Amino acid sequence: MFKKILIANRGEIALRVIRACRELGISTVAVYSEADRYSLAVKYADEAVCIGPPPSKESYLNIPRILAAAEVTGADAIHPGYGFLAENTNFAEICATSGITFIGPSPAAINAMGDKALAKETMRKAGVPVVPGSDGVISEVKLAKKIAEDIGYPVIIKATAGGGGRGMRIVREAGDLETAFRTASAEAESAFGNPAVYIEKYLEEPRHVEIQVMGDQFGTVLHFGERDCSVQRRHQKLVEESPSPAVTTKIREAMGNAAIKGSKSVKYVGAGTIEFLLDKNKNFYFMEMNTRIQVEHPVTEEVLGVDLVKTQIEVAAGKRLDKAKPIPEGHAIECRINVEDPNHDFRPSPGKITAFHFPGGHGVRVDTHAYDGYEIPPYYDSLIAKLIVHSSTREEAVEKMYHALDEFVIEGVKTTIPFHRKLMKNDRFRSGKFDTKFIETFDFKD
Ligand code: MV4
Repeated sequence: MFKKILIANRGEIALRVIRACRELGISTVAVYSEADRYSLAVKYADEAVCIGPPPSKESYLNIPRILAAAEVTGADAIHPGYGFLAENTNFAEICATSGITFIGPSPAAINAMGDKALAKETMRKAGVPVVPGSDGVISEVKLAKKIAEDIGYPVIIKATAGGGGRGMRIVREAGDLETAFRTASAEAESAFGNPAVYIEKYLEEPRHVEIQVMGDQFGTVLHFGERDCSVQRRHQKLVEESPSPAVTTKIREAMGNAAIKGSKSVKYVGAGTIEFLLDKNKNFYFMEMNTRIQVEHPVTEEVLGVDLVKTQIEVAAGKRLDKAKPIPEGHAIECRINVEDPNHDFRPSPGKITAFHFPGGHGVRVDTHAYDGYEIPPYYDSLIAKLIVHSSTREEAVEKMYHALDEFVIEGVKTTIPFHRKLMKNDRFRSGKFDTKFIETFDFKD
């Protein structure tokens, strides 16, 4: 097992990793920017090293400084959390050549899944269902036109370097294809330095359902069921739950097996997520693979009773996965509490927390780095807490969430708590029959 892990992250996930390390008897190193000097990660870790000024580029994305911190403290592994360097092939490679274990999959697996067209090709070859479209990237508008005629409109043009909704164009008729192709490609070039795009059939109103996978160094890959993340706004997830109200035992098994096949084809090690689009006819298609622990991992942990962060550290250290599949129990929901104003287009609302009280009780979990008097820096993302509830049925979980949200007090900044309270009372949400377009039509303003 590792002796010392450096956490190359901040916020709630840094605390989550520190806690897992403590339980495993591993000492911890927090790295922090000047804006995070008074963070709980700095307080809770055994050691802390300042790695630079507030902007991410100069601190949490600064590879030489993070590696220097690992070297001076003698850390033998780095946990990247999510975001920042978690899916950076170059970083994973440099860790390896520096003799430090990167807690995650191989650089080759990160790279293959980071290029979206390559990821799709890799999955298709492994026998995972993919959306009909081009084989890989296309450089000619003429070819794009031909493919669109073949598969039929509407189609969607996606940047291969994109992901998470950036660099996409929906095209509903042939006359709009050329402009969309050129603007998508130009946008991809300026955003990612890579103009390559691919094209596929556009599915109307799909659900976003993802499978949690875990692989060890001996070729075993397990799936830990699905999470439904259809409640999103501008590609930002707001609520996640498990199981999905739309997934039957049969679909779960098929999706889980597809996810395992796809993961094995890239010799996947560690925690990963395969995202699928689930259409109205309950056909599912590979969308993207995330090669990291995700924000929403706790809903899976609550339903299965497993600690995914401890498990990912253990497999990185060479432990074998226990092949006995954990049995899912009940229903879990996570609400992301962001410091944003839902009444003003979810604009960020950083500042000082003047009162902080969080809910508790049976089946209530709060993952947060906030505290009374905490000054939220404006430089990073606005997630301040994750409220997770677990109950025996979805109905009970929704009810528990409503009351837990009611108990949550955060003063001094605007948060998404009022949005979530309205959502828990919404008939469409309560029915479980919603898709990724639902939030666009949901009236949540005061
Ligand atoms: C799609 C799609 C419909 N058809 N692809 C959005 C994020 C990026 N990862 C891919 N996305 C989509 N790809 C096809 N062929 C619809 C979306 C999409 C979406 C997907 C999941 C969750 C929310 C979404 C919101 C808008 C569009």
